[in-house]
Amino acid sequence: MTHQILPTIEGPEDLRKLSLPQLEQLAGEMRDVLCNLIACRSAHFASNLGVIELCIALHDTFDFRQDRLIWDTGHQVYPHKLLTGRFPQFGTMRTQGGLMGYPNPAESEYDLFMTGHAGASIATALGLSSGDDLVRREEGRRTVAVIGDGALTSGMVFEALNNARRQSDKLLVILNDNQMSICPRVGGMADYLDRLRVNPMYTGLKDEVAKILGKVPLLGDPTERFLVQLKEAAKAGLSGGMMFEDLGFRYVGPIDGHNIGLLRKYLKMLGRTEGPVLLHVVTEKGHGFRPAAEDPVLFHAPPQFERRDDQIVAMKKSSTKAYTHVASAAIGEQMHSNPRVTVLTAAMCQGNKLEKVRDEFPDRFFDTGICEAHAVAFAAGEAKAGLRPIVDIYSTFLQRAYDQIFQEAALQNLPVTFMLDRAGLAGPDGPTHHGVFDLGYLRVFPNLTVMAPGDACDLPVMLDFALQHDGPCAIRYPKAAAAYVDRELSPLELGQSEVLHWGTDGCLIACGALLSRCVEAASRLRDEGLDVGVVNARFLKPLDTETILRAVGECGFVITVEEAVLAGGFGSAVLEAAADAGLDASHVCRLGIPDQFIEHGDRDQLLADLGLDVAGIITTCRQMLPKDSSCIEAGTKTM
Ligand SMILES: Cc1ncc(C[n+]2csc(CCOP(=O)(O)OP(=O)(O)O)c2C)c(N)n1
Repeated sequence: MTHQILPTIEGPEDLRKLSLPQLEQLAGEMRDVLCNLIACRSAHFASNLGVIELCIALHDTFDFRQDRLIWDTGHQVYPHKLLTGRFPQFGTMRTQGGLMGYPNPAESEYDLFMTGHAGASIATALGLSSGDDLVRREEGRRTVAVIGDGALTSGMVFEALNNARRQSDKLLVILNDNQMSICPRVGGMADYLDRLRVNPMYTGLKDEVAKILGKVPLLGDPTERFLVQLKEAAKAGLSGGMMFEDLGFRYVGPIDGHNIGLLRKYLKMLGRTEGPVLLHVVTEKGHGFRPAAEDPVLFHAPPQFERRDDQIVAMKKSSTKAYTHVASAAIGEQMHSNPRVTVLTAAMCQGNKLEKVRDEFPDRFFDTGICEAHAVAFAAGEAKAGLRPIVDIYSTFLQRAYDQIFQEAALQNLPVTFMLDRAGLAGPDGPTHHGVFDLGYLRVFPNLTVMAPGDACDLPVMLDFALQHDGPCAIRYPKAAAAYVDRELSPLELGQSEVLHWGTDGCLIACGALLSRCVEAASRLRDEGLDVGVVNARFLKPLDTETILRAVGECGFVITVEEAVLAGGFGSAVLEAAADAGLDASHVCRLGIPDQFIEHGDRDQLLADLGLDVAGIITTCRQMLPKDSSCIEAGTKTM
């Protein structure tokens, strides 16, 4: 397809020069550009296809240099990026140094927050509205939050809706209802939205609507008339949305979210209406590209594919087994052997590869929706009732449930098992998704056992251990291909590390899956005549102080290696143990993630940049050798 209009759009103001048919042509070109992107690399797709018309209508109607626009979660901002001057860089999407796959204020004045976690849009929109009122006292500045029906179920959305009445006269919430989260949406809210869809305003019983609307006098301000019409329609039972109305919102819709003309009409009206208003827009996830509309789960973030027109002709299949696969297989085995084991996901069934478990054990599989805090408290309740719940969750999203880990799980010493997927650098998703804080945030809780498998063999053994253990346990593993370290696997015992090799010149202590890199680094150094040992820490808590203190006492240097922030992590625990024992720790060096947010990019490249690849570990080992050692080479010490 040749792109005639999109290259001429330098900013949203250019939309206003276009006719409706030209805007519709632009939508087609934007779809084509999105399809071309996925031909090069995996990225969010179906959600972006679904909001193209809405995005055009929004930017055509409002001026978001003045008004405010927040896309909830932010995975659907690609059309917004195309319309806000970023078409020329679009090919760099999700590559290191290129465009981020989420909103990023460093890229554009049209992106207000860097986001990636669902559910915060209405709260931040309310805050913006309040701030604008108090600080700038700007007249007529509107704040628009676009939120999907999946994100709508988040607890914090209801906290914000509950507060909206007071601080919201210029707030417009657009509910983008495509009936999907990543998987089909779940829960009572899903049923409620389904009921709203049978509203005649949407299903096309136009005669009835017209009859009601016809009763409203045609005189007066069009906005007022529009609102009176809506009120009349509501009275006649033609409008739903009572729940939103009861919370103080004016509910409008549902309307067709792929009709640019209609969207513009409603947005224009609502832009002049005193808020808070909720506009219910119905869209199709994957709209305009048949394979994506037919399978929105696969096409949420599909692997690279080749297409011919509306057909997929080839799709990149990955043959690599990831830690996620190892974890889901281990969960499946545990569910087979123990009827008390349950598994919970907060809307990440697909990402956690739990589909098989869900289908085999529907009674013991729970999808809470995007409600991490609820999921953890729910698991605690199940544990109290005698079950052995597994909360299978991305490290970054568990942050949403911090207080529930503390109060409902750890404080009660309940046997809840946390499986922390994507713990470490999450690659192209970037700083909103890197799961690098968990070692620090989990280590502080009494009763909680924290484990990190050194390789894929450790993972099922750790899960088995956790499900036998009398108390809460967390197991963290990265978004990476499963690695297997060649060794005789030692049995797993509480608070015991695994010594792979003891070396007198130095010791690498790995907490987690960077173990294989340490093994490789030590082996290469051994070829140079250096005797560097490798320890698989396995436990962050309780720490194997005996082995660790022996290493600090006996080895020429000790380097701790973790794919997590250094602050409060494994290396910190080692230094604390050494200090508590009165040992000199000046020859202990910590490798991990420094005190800064790490950008998006390929995980291996990001790790290499941080000195966490084999070459980087070797360099640090050389730097840690005594100054007169013949093996020292120039390089920078990464701490
Ligand atoms: C707190 C949090 N939990 C989980 C996710 C993972 N996630 C990203 S998009 C998504 C589905 C969002 O559904 P919806 O809001 O309906 O948007 P759609 O993709 O359907 O347009 C989920 C669960 C997240 N981003 N944030």
